[in-house]
Amino acid sequence: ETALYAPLPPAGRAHPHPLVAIIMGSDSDLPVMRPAARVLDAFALPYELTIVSAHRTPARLVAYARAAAGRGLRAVIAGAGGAAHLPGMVAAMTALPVIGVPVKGSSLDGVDSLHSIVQMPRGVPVATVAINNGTNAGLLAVRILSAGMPSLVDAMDEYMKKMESEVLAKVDKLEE
Ligand code: RP5
Repeated sequence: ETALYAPLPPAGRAHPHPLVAIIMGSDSDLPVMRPAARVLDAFALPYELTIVSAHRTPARLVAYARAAAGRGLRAVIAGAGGAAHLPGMVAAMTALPVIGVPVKGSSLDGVDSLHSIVQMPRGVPVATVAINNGTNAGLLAVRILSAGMPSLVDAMDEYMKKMESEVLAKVDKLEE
């Protein structure tokens, strides 16, 4: 998977001027969320990565979400499992685009997380990616930010071409 990305230096998980926030309900979500950070590293997009729990640190959640836009952040990737209220609560308190990552817990196969995140009421959207798909959350953040950064459109084009040629190489190998 990482072979698809250009080898750029990491933008860093605690960049001084992050454009993207990667937040998660618990450090146990890290294996699912780390791929989002890897994507942002590959596209050289500065981000910060931290834990914000809707249930265990509600005051931190409110402060973080309310301050996000003013701090210069342009998108939030929020991952959580179980009763996964984090992405929706963030979306309720910021005008920034919020991408939700349903994290598969030890029971219910992650369907509980998926339903908690995807079923937002009208007026408060969360762009929900597939269960455990931190990679797509990162890629979606790149696409959202590319609206104001044409160089990111070119970089995404390059990523897609590379992905295509890797699949076509597999097709050739199979047909050999
Ligand atoms: C959620 O509860 C977290 O997002 C995590 O996916 C889940 C379990 O958390 P831990 O008990 O592993 O800290 O808040």
